[in-house]
Amino acid sequence: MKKKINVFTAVLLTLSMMAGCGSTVSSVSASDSGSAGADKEPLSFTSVSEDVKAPVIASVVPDEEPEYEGVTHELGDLDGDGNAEFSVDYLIDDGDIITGRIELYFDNELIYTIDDELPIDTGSVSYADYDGDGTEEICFVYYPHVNSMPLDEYVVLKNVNGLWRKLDTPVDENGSNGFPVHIRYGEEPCTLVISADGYDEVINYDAHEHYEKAVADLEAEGGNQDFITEFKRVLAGEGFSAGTDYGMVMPWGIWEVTMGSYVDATKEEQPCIKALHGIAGPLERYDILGNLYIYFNFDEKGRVKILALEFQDDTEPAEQE
Ligand SMILES: [Ca+2]
Ligand SMILES: [Ca+2]
Repeated sequence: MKKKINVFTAVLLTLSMMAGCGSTVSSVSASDSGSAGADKEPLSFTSVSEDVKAPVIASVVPDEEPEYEGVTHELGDLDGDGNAEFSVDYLIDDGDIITGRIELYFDNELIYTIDDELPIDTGSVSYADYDGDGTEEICFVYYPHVNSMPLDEYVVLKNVNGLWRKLDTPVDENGSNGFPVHIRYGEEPCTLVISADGYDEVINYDAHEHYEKAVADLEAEGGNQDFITEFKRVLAGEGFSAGTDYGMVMPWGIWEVTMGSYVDATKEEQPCIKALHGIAGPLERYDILGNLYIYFNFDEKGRVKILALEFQDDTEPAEQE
């Protein structure tokens, strides 16, 4: 069972969006209902359907254009001008290691190249006005090959005087693709405050239920005694100091990127990107607290604008090795 702690109340609705994608969209409710800290205006988030993810087309480009190699993905005609957009995934072998490259083509022109130290695959794409200036940006998601888990990386490209340039996206203190998120003790033992730089509202999370369940589950299954001791220590308030850092954002920063639309209390709809981070206690992967979702787009100067934070408590049993 998962409990959702939100800073807003969500509404489920279906919307057509991303004009030009020519794709169906599915709707996903951002949350069930507000509970702790539910002091923000109503919000809904509608994600782009999985169907939007680009199909692999092995040879969409004719043979007489041999400059295209690698794996080509048709992205659909994003701007509706009759030319389908596409990307090409390459493996770059320097004789020692194999790295990845993606070339993104818009109206048959190469507009952006992504190089990565890992092989990378084209993911999903959306074409929407992410900074509210009336013209569309491209949000392009790609997947590095990481053994342990699925992982999304992304770029947001804006057309400035005919050239597509990458908008700055958040980087955490380690230089990873992630928001600068902070988890600190609240005013009481076993309470936490989750925040992100650049956004005033915080999530107040009472972790008692999480740790009580973690202890109960571990005791029931004869789990790791050190973990039980640690969780009881947190519950008892040992080591508690109001306002000090607690736990961590899990490695890799943003795990998943979803493009969609955000509707606030004014009923105004705006394209939005939803980024998932994993949040954990000091025992890291043995104490995963839940999922932190950050909803964002960009202001008129191209700076990241956070629209909302949402925390989804994970009350699943603590992971065992
Ligand atoms: Ca086009
Ligand atoms: Ca725009």
